[in-house]
Amino acid sequence: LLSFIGLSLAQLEPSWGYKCEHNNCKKVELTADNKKTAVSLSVCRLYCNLDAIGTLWPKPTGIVQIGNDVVKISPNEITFKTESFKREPAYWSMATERFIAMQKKKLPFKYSIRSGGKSLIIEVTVESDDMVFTLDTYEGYKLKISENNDGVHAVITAKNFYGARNALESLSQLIVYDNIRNEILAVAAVEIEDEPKFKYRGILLDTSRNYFSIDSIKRTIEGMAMVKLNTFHWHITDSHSFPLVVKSQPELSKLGAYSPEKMYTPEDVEEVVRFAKARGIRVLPEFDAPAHVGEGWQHKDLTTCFNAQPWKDYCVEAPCGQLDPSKDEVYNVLEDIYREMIEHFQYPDIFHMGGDEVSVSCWNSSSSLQNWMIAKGWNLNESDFMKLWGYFQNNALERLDKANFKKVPIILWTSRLTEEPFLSQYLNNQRYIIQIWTKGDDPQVQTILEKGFKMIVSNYDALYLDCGFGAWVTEGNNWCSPYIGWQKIYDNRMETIAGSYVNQVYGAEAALWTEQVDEWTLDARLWPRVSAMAERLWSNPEDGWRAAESRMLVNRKRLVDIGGLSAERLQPEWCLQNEG
Ligand code: CP6
Repeated sequence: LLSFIGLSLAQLEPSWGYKCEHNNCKKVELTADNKKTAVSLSVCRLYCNLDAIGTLWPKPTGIVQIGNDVVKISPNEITFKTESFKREPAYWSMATERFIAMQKKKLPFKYSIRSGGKSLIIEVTVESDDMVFTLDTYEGYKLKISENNDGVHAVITAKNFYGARNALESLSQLIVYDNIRNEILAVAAVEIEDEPKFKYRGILLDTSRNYFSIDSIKRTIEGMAMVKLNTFHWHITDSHSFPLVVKSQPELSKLGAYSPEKMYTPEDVEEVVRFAKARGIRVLPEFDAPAHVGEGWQHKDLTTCFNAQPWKDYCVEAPCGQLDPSKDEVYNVLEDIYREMIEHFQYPDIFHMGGDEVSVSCWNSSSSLQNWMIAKGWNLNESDFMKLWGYFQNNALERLDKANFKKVPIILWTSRLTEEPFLSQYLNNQRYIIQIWTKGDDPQVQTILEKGFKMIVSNYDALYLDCGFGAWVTEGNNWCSPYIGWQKIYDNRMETIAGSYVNQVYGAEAALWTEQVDEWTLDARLWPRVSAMAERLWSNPEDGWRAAESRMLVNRKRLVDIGGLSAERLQPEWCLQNEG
C-alpha cells in the first residue's frame, strides 16, 4: 500500500517549472539542478511581467513599487491587528474570515503543505468606522508589504472599511501557491496606492424572467468582490414573475412567483445584503414600473394590457402589463412594496424605479383609463399620455419618499420620458440619475448630460451580457449573435460615450437579462467578461485589451479556483503557460 501511495505521489510531482527571463515566464523542464530555482507558473506570474503586476486584477491605479522577491508564508499563521472596526465589528470579522478562507483555497487538497514559512501579520488602520456606503464613499487604500525577522507585514491604511476590504483583495492576489516547493509565497516588497476612477461599478441580475437561488446570487457577489465591483443591481421583479415576498401584499408573490420555492423572503434579501456589504458591495433594489409588471398583480386588476393579444401591439415582450396610473390603489400597493423593500434592503443609498419601455398603446387599450383621462380634460394623444406617465412617476416617487425617511437618489432607465421636452418637464436633475441602455452613440445621451443629469452607462452594444435581441423580438434565430467578447467590454470607454461630460458619469453596469439564463448558466455568461468592465471602471487604463490579456487569463483562473465560478474559458491552457 505504501509503495502504491508513494508511486501516486511521485506522479503528482510537476515535471515543468518556470523561470523569469526578459519579463517573460519561460517553461523549463524540472531537472535536479533547476528545481532549486524554477518556480510554479503562478509564482512566476506574480513577479515576472512587463508591468510587474502579473496577478492583480483590476490593475491598481498607483503602483509605487513591486519587488520581484517572494517570501514563504505559513497559511496557518495569519493574524490581523487593528483597533479600527468598533462600530460594526461583525463586518470586519466576515472580511477577515473570508480572507483566510481564500488562502486555504489556494492549498492543494492532495497532500498537506510543507511546514515552516513566516507568519503574515496584517495591520489595518482606518480613519472612520462608519459603515454607511454611498456614492461619496472613498474606496481607495494603501498597501505596503515588507518582511523582517518576525514575519511578513502587510500594512493597510484606508479611510474606512470599504478601502480596507479592497486592500485585502489586492493582498490576497499577491499570495500564491508554488506547486514545486509545495509552499505559499507572497511578494516580499510591495507598495500600492490604489483608488477607483469611477464610483459606480455594477452588475444587473434579472430574477424575474428566471429564478436564481440565493446560493447562485451569493456566488455572483463573491466574484464581484474579487474584481472590486461595488453594486449588485437586483432587478427583482418584472412581468414574468414576482418572486419578492411582500408581507403586506402577500398575493403578489403568491400569484406571481413561479412556485413556492422560487420566492425571496425578507430573510433571504437581508442575508444577501449582509453578505454583499461584508464584500464592499451595495445591493441596489429596483422596482420596475409602470411597465414591466404583470404576474402577481392579477388579483386587484391594477394593470392594463396584461396578456393582451397580439402582444406585439402592446409591448416588446410577452406577457405585457403596465400599472394603471388612474387607480389610487396602485400607489397604496406601491407604497407597501417600497416600504418593505427599503426595510429589507437595509435602507439603500440609491433606489431604482425602472421606468423603461412604457407603451402608450397598452394604456390606451383600457377604456376605464381612457374615461379617467377624458374626465380630467385630457386628450388621448401622445402628449397627454406623457402627462399621464409624468403623473405616475411623481406620485410613485411621493410614495417612495413617504416610505423612506431620507430622499435618496433615484435611478431611471432611459425612455421617452428621458427625452426632451419631457426630461426637463418631469424630471429633476438633482434627484434622478439616468441609466442608459441603448447604444453608446444614442443622441439622447448628450441631451441628458447637457441637462446636468448624472449617468450610469449600460450601452447594450458592449454591456449587455445576455444574448441581445432574442427570438421573441426578431423571430429570427440569432441566439448570442453577435456575441460580445471581453475585449469589446474592456475597450468600452466612458469618455467615448460622454465626451467632455465624463465627470457626470458615475460609472457603468453590465446587465444580465435572463430570458435565456438560469442559475446553471449564470457564471459563464458573467465571468470573466464582467471583469473586463471592472478594470475599465476601476483603473480606466490608457491601453486597450491586448495589454491586459495575460493578466485576464490569471484573473479567469482565480475566479474558478478561488471564487468557485464556472467562468468561461478564454484560451487553451498552453497560452496561460506560454504568454506574458
Ligand atoms: N427587461 C427590462 C428587458 C430589457 C429592458 N428592461 C431589455 C431590452 C432590450 C434588450 C435586452 C433587455 N428585457 N425590464 C431594457 C432596459 Cl436587447
